Amino acid sequence: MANRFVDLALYPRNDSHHSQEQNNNTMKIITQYSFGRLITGALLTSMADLPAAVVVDQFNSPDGGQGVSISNGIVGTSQNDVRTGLTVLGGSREVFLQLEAIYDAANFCSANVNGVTSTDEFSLANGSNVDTVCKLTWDANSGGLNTNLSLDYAFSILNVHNDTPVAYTISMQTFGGGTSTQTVNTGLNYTGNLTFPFSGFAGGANLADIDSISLNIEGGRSVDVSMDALVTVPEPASAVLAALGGLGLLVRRRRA
Ligand SMILES: [Ca+2]
Ligand SMILES: [Ca+2]
Ligand SMILES: [Ca+2]
Repeated sequence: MANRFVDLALYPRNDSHHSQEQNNNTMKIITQYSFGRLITGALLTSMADLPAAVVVDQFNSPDGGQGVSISNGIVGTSQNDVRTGLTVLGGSREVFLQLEAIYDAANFCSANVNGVTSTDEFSLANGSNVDTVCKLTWDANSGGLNTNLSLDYAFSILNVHNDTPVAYTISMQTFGGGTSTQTVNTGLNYTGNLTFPFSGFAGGANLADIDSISLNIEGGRSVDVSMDALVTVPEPASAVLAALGGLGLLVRRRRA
């Protein structure tokens, strides 16, 4: 079907009277076309066979955004907001924000997802007179994620920006089991991926049954943070090997 299509496309008005040169060119194109399709197919198959990366949150829902803010609060003041029906792992996200220190009675801070100023991102904004801690939680609205991460390699945060150093701590919990935690520190103005290999977590969570994932964002006075996504990723080396394995099979098949 595909080969006939190439042939007709090349010679729409003279289908039955090809010169030898035309026929040779047609065969060359058909061969290249078919081989290209085989390679593409092999790569796609390899990708599909890789351990599935899990998207925890792309920070692109809900429509209209989710956010909490504190104005003129005292130390210890907190706000939290839980939303369900979101396009996140488990469908639910909690945003929690708390004042750790204030340097003036006039203070303001906010944490927003997919808001007016943070479309498709998470954004933490602290005024110059305030120091906060912020925590995001995904736990299927306390119902448990029951997610198997044992075939993946690491969490990865796609960090857009932080204007002072920040400690990012990911915790994962198995309900009725353990909790495992890892902290990654950034310098100021870090843009790029932050990787949390599962091998670097301390604690007893069962990777085959993760029920709750949380991300704690601990910066200093007046820190601003934005992130694009939190996902899991397969081991880089195994991804390359699997893709090469697919190509190896293809080459052997062609030579047989
Ligand atoms: Ca802080
Ligand atoms: Ca569970
Ligand atoms: Ca995003």
